[in-house]
Amino acid sequence: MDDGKQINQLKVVRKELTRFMLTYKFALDEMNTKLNILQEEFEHIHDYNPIEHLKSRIKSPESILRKCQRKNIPITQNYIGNHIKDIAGIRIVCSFISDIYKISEMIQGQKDIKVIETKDYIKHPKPNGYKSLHLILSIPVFFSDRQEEVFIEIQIRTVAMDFWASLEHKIYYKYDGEVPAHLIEELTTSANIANQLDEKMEVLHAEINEAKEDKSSESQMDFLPLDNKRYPLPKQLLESLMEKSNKE
Ligand code: 0O2
Repeated sequence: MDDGKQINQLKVVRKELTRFMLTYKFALDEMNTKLNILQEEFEHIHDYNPIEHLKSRIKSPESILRKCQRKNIPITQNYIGNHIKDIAGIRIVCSFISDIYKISEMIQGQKDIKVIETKDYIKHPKPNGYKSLHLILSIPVFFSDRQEEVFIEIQIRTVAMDFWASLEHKIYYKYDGEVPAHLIEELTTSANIANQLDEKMEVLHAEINEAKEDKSSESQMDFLPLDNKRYPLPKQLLESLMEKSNKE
């Protein structure tokens, strides 16, 4: 093949690869917008945000190829797109276990989201102690000339689960999967400690919530959240709103 043809072929491959990866970027953009809306709504309306932080990433081409080899998946765009469902991924970190399920329900309740698979590694932890709730979703991405359903993996976990998983991931890669027995043992013990902490925090959280409910909701009613600022509501307006809602 002459140089001109080769260059043209490379251009086509590069364009195809860019289009393929962009699809996942757009899906992540959409999902992040949905999650930002939930976060802002929680902050302003409910005065409590169950999402501590979130991080999104697109799997690197090297990592996609490694996974294809590990799972014996032929390296063609079609196969990869249909079989590697975590090319686009979002990790949501919460304070409490109950928040994980609340967020999962809210996401699953959105009409344009299809739930393809749920893996509950909290109720059924992996043998090494790994815990997290995984959702494989598909969301529509609208292009100028077509619509595509794109897979996204959402991992939802607590701060303690995340702390453990990050360290375990580093150790696993440092030893290239051959982790020494004493470290595996230490990791299993740490997973149990992290789990105990989560359970303890959940109990405290429930107790604090009960105490909060006993207090009047006045302080939540007298602010108007706009532009990320909290504007005090004029007393007169507040009274007329309350009168109206009492009538209804
Ligand atoms: P990375 O680098 O985080 O992307 P399956 O399709 O069900 O046969 P798969 O796709 O491995 O197998 O699914 P699974 O088990 O739900 O794991 C998907 C992701 O969850 C992993 O992605 C990790 O991010 C995380 N994960 C799963 N198990 C563990 C674990 O034991 N320890 C840690 N730290 N993370 C885990 P990748 O592609 O493996 O890696």
